[in-house]
Amino acid sequence: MLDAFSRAVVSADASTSCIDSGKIGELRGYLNAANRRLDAVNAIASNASCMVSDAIAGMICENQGLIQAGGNCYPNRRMAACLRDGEIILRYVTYALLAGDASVLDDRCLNGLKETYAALGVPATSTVRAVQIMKAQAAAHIKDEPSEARAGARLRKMGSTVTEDRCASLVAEASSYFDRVISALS
Ligand SMILES: CCC1=C(C)/C(=C/C2=NC(=C\c3[nH]c(/C=C4\NC(=O)[C@H](C)[C@H]4CC)c(C)c3CCC(=O)O)/C(CCC(=O)O)=C2C)NC1=O
Repeated sequence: MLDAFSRAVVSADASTSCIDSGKIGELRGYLNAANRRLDAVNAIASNASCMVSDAIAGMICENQGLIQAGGNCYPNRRMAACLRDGEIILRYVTYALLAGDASVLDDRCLNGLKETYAALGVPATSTVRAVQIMKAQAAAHIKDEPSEARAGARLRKMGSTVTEDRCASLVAEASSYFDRVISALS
């Protein structure tokens, strides 16, 4: 498992070179935005169970065959496994966002997941749909702009004071980890 710093070391060592000034600049950016990064991780982690249940409910709402006999969220044992998998995926996305590197997500969550799902008959397209919903939720929570229309009574704001760009680069980075999950399953 690598983070932004160990990744810089491993890449430099692979080409027997020193850490160049461009890399140092990137790491300085990581440090400068460290508090925002922690807020972004917290925005996802502290809303995780609501995000997962909403994403799985949305996925099922759009495809109700999943909870009928023969569907992969039927019976409750499979429904529970699906909710658990949503939580696992979201948890590894938060680890990657904290580390500023995707390797923890790749190595410990995504490696072999497509094959496992194929063997168990877990439909990848439905999983991808749930991940897409979590991606949209995560962006809303990092920006601290959850929509009233979608959240209703569950609307919860973190009280972010970042107004100029709504943490756009962290939203983009988190989105890239969700995209990684989607491409690993597709
Ligand atoms: C730490 C990394 C890690 C991951 C990622 C992981 C995933 C994982 N999900 C599994 C099962 C499962 N995963 C699902 C998930 C779903 N079914 C659907 O219809 C939806 C599309 C989807 C939820 C979004 C289901 C239903 C099962 C049980 C399948 C079965 O036993 O028939 C299994 C088989 C063993 C088990 O049931 O626990 C694994 C290994 N386990 C891990 O240790």
